[in-house]
This record gives sequence, structure tokens and C-alpha cells, in this order.
Amino acid sequence: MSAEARSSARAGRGAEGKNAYGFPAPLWRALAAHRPPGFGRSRAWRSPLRGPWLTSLFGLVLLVTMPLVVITGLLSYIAYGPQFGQALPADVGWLRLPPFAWPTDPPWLYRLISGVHVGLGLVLVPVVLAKLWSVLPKLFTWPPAKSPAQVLERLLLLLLVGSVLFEIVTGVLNIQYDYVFGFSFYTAHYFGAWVFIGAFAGHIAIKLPTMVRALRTRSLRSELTTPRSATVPEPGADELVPIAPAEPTLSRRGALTLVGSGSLLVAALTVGQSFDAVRSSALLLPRGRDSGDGPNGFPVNRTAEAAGVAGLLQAGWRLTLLGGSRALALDLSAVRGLPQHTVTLPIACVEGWSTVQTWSGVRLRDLAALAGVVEPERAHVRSLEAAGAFNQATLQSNQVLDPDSLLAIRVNGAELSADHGYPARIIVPALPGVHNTKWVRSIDFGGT
Ligand SMILES: Nc1nc2c(c(=O)[nH]1)N[C@H]1C(S)=C(S)[C@@H](COP(=O)(O)O)O[C@H]1N2
Ligand SMILES: [Mo]
Repeated sequence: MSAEARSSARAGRGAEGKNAYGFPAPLWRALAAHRPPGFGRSRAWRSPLRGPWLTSLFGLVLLVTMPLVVITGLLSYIAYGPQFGQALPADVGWLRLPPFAWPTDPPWLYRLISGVHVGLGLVLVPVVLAKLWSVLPKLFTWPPAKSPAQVLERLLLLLLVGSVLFEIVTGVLNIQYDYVFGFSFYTAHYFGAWVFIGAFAGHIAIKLPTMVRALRTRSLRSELTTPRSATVPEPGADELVPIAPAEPTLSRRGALTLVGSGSLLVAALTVGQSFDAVRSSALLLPRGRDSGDGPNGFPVNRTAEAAGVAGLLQAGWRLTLLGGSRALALDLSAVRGLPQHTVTLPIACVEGWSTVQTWSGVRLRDLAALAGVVEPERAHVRSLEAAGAFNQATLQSNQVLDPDSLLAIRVNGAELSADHGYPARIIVPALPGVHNTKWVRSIDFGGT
């Protein structure tokens, strides 16, 4: 027996000089011999609740719900239509989603999508945090990886945890503040989403069998009737199970109730952002919880003052219609003189809030016809607002032609307020709020 083979045999690792998992034995032994304090299956992790079953239960909840957050998020991104060159366009390269004509029916489509994406995303934050808490000891596994496969698995975890935290932080900041990033929220949140999707899929592929096995070890129903006094650690030598368990301060039922109540509380503080009747309860809604009374008393995304249009709204406003053989300029009384239509439609923001109001104004397709364009392929809308990412929007053909798509000049029977877009704004069914341009200055129905 050669010296090399002997040392391998001593390490119990077979003839190739690797440990049982595939790392060279000396590396493995050196790592194992230099364990930093607190690493490995340490006595520091004492909660008797930690174990594969609890982690798997949180995992199951996220496995079922996260895809909904992801899908509504991607749909929201599509609805934003960066393919039209608006809303902070960024070329996302091969991650570009296939563009399709965003429908105008049902009119609540975007309201549902953005409400579910933001609402469910927020509601799941306590579950994500609980899941991370439940696997904390894994951060301190030693040696950090036993095989090349495990190196990959752990890198994947890094991406998974990193991306989920990134999505939560950017998402919440976007709701709470006006574009505080040094980068585009849309693009960053979108890239982060793909990192998450990839890592999530990989994590599921690796862990699904473990999760199913662990879930079978206990019955949820009996856990829900087990008091704290009868709460003992999960059996087995899994890394998550403490070697020196403390007395339970909470039963598993208590822990699940705590996380569930956290989610319910978030839900209760969030639903108001989608329903006018309970809007005052939306304590997590930063904008327009108190938007005043009257016909214009509903949330404002960006005020006339913030948009720098306050001084421009007085005399001399003209609506310019382009795309026909010659430009047409209409003053406000001319717009008022055109056939008026009234529709009840939501404004639904990417931030998750929405509100349903009754708008009156001129059909966009009538304006197109007036401009001399019978079959508009698109309409490019410009605002009086000089700067800002949302001072223009491009509408698709189906959006221009829908009989409920208006250049609105009134809301709930009154003239639009300055903050809601006086003298005229776009309102189109199922369109993300951001493209419902306020303070409209011109509409170009032609060209590209
Ligand atoms: N010119 C202009 N139009 C705009 C915006 C803007 O910043 N500038 N914000 C958009 C966004 S993001 C939303 S959600 C809706 C909100 O309409 P509201 O403020 O009347 O509720 O207006 C849209 N129209
Ligand atoms: Mo918005």
C-alpha cells in the first residue's frame, strides 16, 4: 500500500484521496481542524423549535405563495411596457419578456395584479423572516461545504437570501419614498427578481424531497394542539436541531400564531390601499391616506407642485393633436364642446394602491379621428411636466380604440383638480397608473 493510499485509508476516504463527498481529504481535514468558535453544530443555537419540520412548513407556505408574487410581478413589469420606451426604460437584454398588447378588459386587471403583487409580497415578509430565523444555524455550518456540489448549493442559498432581501428592501422603499435609488427601481427590482427566480427554482429542486420527508415527520394538527409544556425538540441529528436545547418559551403553535398574526397585521394595514371604503386603515400606505373630501379627494401620486406644472395651468392651455396631415390645437372650451363620455375606472399604481373613480371626457379614439387618424397604431402622450420619468406615455392601438379610454377633464362630476391633472388627463382601462398621464399637452396618433 502506498503512503498516499494509506493516509487516505486512515482518513476513511477511499482510494482517490477524497473525502466521502468529493473534496481532497487534506483540505477537508484542515478545515475541520480549524473550526472558528461558534461554528459547526454549536451549543449557541438553543431554540427547541428549530428543526427540519418547522423550516419545511415555512418553506411550504413560501413554495405555494411566492410563485404568485413572482408571476404578478412579471405581469406588472410587462404591463409597464418598457418595450414602448417609457417608464425608465432600460434594455434588459435577453431577459426581455415577450411583449404583447396589454388588454383593456377586464378594467380591474392591473389593479388586481399590482394589488396582489405588493399586498401578498408585504404579507409574506414575516414568513420569509421566520424561515430565515429557522435556518440561521446553517449560516455557521463547518466546514462551510463538504463537496463541490455543496459549494454550489450554498452559493445558491446566498443568491436566494440576498435576492429575497433585495426585493423586499427595494419594493418597500419604492412604496414609501419617491425614487430614492441611484438606479432605476424597475430595472433593479426586475433583475433581482430573476436572480430570485433562478435561486428559488434551484433551491426547490434540491430541497423538495427533504421538505416532503420532514413534513411527514409531524402532523400539523397535533402541533396546533400541543401546548408549550409539551413542546420538545424535533428528534434526529439534523443541523437545525439544537444540541443543547433551552426550555421552550413558545410552543410551535405559538410560533406559527406569532408569524401568522404578523402577516395578518400587515394584511390589515395594507388592504386599505386597494379599497376606498377602508382607505384610512392603510397605515402602510404613504400617499393619500388623507386626500381630503369631495370629488377630487382620492390619492395623488405626484402633486402639481412637485411636478412643477402649478404655474403652467392657467391661461393659454392648448391640447395639440398630432399624427394627421396637420397639427390641431384645441383650447379647453373646444375640448368641453366635444362629445363627452363617463366611465368608472380604477387608477392602480405599481406601488400597490388603487382607487376607483368616475371620469368624464373625450374618447381617445374620437380625438384620433379628429386628428385625421382612423386606425391609430399608437398614441404618444406628452405632459406639460417638463422633467420626470412619467411626463409621457405611449398607448397601444387597443388602448386608444377602447370606448372607455378617455382624455378626462372631469372626475366625479367636478373639474379635475390641479393635482389630478387639470386641465386634462388620460384614463385607460387596465392600464398601470403611471401611464395615465396628467396635465396632458399633446397626443400624437401617428408615426412611430
Ligand atoms: N405627468 C404626470 N402624470 C402622471 C404621473 C406623473 O408623475 N406625472 N404619475 C403617474 C402615476 S405613477 C400614477 S399612479 C397616476 C396617479 O394619478 P393620481 O395622482 O391622479 O391619483 O398618475 C400618473 N400620471
Ligand atoms: Mo404610479
